[in-house]
Amino acid sequence: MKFIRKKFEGDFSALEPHIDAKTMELHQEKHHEGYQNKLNAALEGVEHSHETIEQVLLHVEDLPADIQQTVVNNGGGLANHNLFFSTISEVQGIPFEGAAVEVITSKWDSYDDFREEFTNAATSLFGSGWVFLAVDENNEDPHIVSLPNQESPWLSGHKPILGLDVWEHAYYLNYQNRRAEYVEAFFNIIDWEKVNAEWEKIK
Ligand code: MN3
Repeated sequence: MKFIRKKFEGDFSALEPHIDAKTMELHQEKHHEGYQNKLNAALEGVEHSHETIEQVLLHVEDLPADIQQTVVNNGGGLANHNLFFSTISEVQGIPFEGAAVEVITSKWDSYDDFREEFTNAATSLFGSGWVFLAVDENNEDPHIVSLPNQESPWLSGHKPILGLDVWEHAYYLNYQNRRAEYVEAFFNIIDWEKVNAEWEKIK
């Protein structure tokens, strides 16, 4: 079987001015597609019984040793971007409420506290990588995790429900070196109904 990426549901221009159309196009049609295609090429002819990319990552050590790093890089890239493009939308003012939000507020005193910790993680991450909100394998202990390159929380059994891409390809055309502004913009396009849906899917 081939793994197919989950695309952003709107037009490339839908997220302007927060994310510009050219960045969305390149990000989804070049980078995201590239991870998908390289993952599928690496897995061609390899026997496994996993139906989701998340399960492949969770059990990556069961794969042949010579393709594991390629699967970490490109399977992680596929899963991370699937999550990123699934939890943002152009609909403004989606309330911070629902099942996933209850998980978040079980850990952080307020939305602002959560946002501050997430923002600090994203602005202080050195080089290319991601910041996630994840829970542990028992769906407990919500926490923020920073990972380098295209590593996925699933590699260590943690389940992400929100993820921010802080590779320069995600923001450089519009924000150049101003990563903090990009992180601030991200909070304007998080679709909490979709984050709630991610939580329903993993719990
Ligand atoms: Mn990216």
